[in-house]
Amino acid sequence: MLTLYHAPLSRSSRILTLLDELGALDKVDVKVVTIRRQDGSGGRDPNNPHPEGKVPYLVHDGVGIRESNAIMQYLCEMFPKAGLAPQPGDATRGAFLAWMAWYGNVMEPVLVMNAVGVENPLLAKTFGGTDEMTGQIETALSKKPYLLGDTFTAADLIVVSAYLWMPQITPDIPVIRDWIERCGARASLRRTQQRDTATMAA
Ligand SMILES: N[C@@H](CCC(=O)N[C@@H](CS)C(=O)NCC(=O)O)C(=O)O
Repeated sequence: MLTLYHAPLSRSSRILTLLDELGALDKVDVKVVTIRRQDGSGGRDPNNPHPEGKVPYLVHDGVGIRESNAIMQYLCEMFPKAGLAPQPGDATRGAFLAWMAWYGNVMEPVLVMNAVGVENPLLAKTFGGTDEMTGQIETALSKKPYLLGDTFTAADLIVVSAYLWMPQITPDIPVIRDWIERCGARASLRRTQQRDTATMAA
């Protein structure tokens, strides 16, 4: 049995979008929980088993999985037919795994440091800055419409989520702007937005 602990309009929303893309929304029990929000509202939910009280959190037959990129990879392996990720044996799988890890290991730290205005030579050396970050994305998209090639994958979904969440950070780079528009137009994203808005209003 699969259970997803979700808070509307948060990092777990992209897991709902992925489940929609995978055609697997009906295979997962989605439990809505509260979280501490950036604006000081909300609070840790005693019903959320995530060890840090965060979302997303996926539980499969009693085993908990945290971190969005790990959860997405896991679900893509459980529901491979939708083609949202290259599977083991496919030569492009390495590139897929690299983008998923890069999102968590590089992109999120760079975005958070940028958002709070932290400048530090060691951090800059370790993670690079926003120019290097966007440079990586631009290079990939200058050759193809999506990060891995001709088709949308979970790597696009997680990397683009930062720009969809914070449109103000969108760089003035045509290939990146076009890709954000392409990814953002997906019906799955619109449905997640509608679901989350309805949940918030309930
Ligand atoms: N690296 C984690 C971050 C998870 C995270 O920080 N989620 C936020 C929601 S956007 C949260 O649950 N915040 C509540 C808290 O920190 O207590 C992931 O990508 O899954």
